[in-house]
Amino acid sequence: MKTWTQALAGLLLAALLQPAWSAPVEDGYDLWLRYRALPAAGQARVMAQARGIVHAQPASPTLQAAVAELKRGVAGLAGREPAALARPADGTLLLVTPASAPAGVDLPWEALGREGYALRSLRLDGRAVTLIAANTDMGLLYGSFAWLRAAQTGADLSRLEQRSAPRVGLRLLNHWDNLDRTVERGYAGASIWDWWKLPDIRDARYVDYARANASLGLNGTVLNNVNAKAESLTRPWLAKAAALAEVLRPYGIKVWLSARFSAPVELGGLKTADPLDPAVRAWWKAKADEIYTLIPDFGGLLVKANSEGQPGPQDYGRDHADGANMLAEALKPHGGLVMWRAFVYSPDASDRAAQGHAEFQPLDGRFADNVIVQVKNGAIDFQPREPFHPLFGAMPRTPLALELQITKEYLGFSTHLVYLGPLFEEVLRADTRAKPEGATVAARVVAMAGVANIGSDRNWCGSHFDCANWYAFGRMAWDPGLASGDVAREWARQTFSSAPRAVDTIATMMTASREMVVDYMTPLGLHHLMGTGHHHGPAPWVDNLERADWNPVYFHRAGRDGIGFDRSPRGSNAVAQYTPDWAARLARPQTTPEAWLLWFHHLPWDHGMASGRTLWAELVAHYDRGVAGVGALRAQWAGLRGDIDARRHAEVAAYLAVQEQEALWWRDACIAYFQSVSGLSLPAGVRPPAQPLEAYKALRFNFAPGRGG
Ligand code: GCW
Repeated sequence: MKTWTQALAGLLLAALLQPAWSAPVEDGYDLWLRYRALPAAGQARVMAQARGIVHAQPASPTLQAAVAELKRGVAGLAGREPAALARPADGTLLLVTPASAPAGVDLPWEALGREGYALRSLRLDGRAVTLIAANTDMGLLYGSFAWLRAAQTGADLSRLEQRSAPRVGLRLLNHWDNLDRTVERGYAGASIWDWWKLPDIRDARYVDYARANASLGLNGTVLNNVNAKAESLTRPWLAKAAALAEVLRPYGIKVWLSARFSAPVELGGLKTADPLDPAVRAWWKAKADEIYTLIPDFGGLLVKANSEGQPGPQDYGRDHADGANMLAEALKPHGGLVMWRAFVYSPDASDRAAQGHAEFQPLDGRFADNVIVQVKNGAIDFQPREPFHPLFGAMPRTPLALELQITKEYLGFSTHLVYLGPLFEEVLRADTRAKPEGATVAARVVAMAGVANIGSDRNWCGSHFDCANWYAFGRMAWDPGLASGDVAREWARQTFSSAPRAVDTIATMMTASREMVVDYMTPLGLHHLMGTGHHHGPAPWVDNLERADWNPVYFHRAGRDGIGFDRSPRGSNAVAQYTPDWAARLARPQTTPEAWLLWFHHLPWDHGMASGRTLWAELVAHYDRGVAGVGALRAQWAGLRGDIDARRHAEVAAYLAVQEQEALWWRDACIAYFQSVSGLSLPAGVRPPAQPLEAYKALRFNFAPGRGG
């Protein structure tokens, strides 16, 4: 019988050890790889399949990473690491390639390719075994993360039959990170890359970055801003990139760099950067050779040229193909690629949305086979909604990459809860109606690039829900066929809670949030109404910028007669850049999807909408629907108090309150301005803007985050 002093000592000890046992602080750092202890039944479910682990020896760094992740995950979820075994016992994870697969098990090796994996639960000599099968160790790493995703999301691990291989070969992040560690359009602190301390100091965070990206199947990262500094190609900076490449390599993530086209002049002292000049070609060849001595598996170069002041081949009377092909020639011997961006600003500002197609479509078929043309999802600039870019149906002889913005430059920075899965899904599934039949955007791309929203903030992306967009980008780049709602549920279960009510509520909030931001910012096809420079908040009145196509009034054209940009044959005729089916459909307001209406047409305020309302009443209704939607998000989240750890619940609640205020601000400022130019009164029963228009015009945000370079 314990004396009371012994019992007291035991209590005291437990109290002292308490912090070690209490759930780790939920500050978002663990992302979706939280591996928190499952309920008892869940722990038993995991342990029944993962008491042991068998893998090839000696294990490559990639295979070591896979085994370490499985041990970490099983220990977290079920309380004990799987034991390393020489041969399968009951409840063993078996990591196998064709050379080590058990006899008599028929696996779809061919279909898996170099990155794919298969998961299969089976009984082997009467023992419960799970095969994680792949042709390469990289596939085994992806398969290991897939098994852990299944374990975390409550799948029946005793009857696993999964197989998956990426449909898009290149799946990259683009970091618009500057060499001074600021991030252009970044809202999550400083650049994750501590350039100053690299290459000697390799922050442990880089490994967690690699794990998070490998868990999604991302296989490349561009380290620096496309508004590039030539200095990033100098030896000291290449050494920094090489150090990062070493850390990322076991996780299958290749390092790329943005290249400044004028580097031969700025670094090489040449008189020109003309891509047809032999000395310039030699300079880039030598630079490529130098890069590959430091980074043998370097991915390639990303280039923004002749856009927003960046240098390019047009400065020398050459075209984009001349410029891209020169770099491609330099990289070709090393297997390197060039991603050449189609985001261009031609001097002719007749219709900004027509410039990309006008400059690039005529070059179709002229790019070298190791050049990929990188095209934004829409023809303007990452707006809450844009019609898919016409180039996706216009360059059948050119490999294309889809560029999506994960960071929310125009969608409320990292403060607003806007799940981008529905936006990604909308553009990936868009049917270009180009030949062959049913050429969706997803079918037209060989690469996906996401402008990252990652920074030095402890929660990685500036807010908990912004990490869902990194997650969705990665999962949908691996499989563009994934439904954004399913991805939301998968993320919510791993990130917040496996309680069905919590998962349902969070997934519902996420899925509704994208339409809300369209409604309270730019409904019915409106676009580019934001504040100048920082892009924070509404400023539809701005008309004083040097380029006409930088002014919001250029895009909405609101006046007494109506609102919208006429891109029909009676206007800029940008619709003609789409395939004939779409061009005919978009030429008339009656057959244009209402969600795109004011993108393609200028219409009178009393134009009749499908709802029976006038265009003006419909516009106001969308603004009010957007604001009401955010109010609903707040209520739904409040209903989860107690189901979500208190700290993260409180943080999200605070952000949603800001979002509701800013949605109201967008609604009031835009309605006040449109009333001022149309002379229209508000539809009956509609609440007037809280302040006079002048009050909204007077707002200034000189130190907003993420300002462009
Ligand atoms: O989205 C806009 C941004 C710029 C960005 C540019 C681009 C990197 O406002 O900050 O510059 O487009 O995509 O190149």
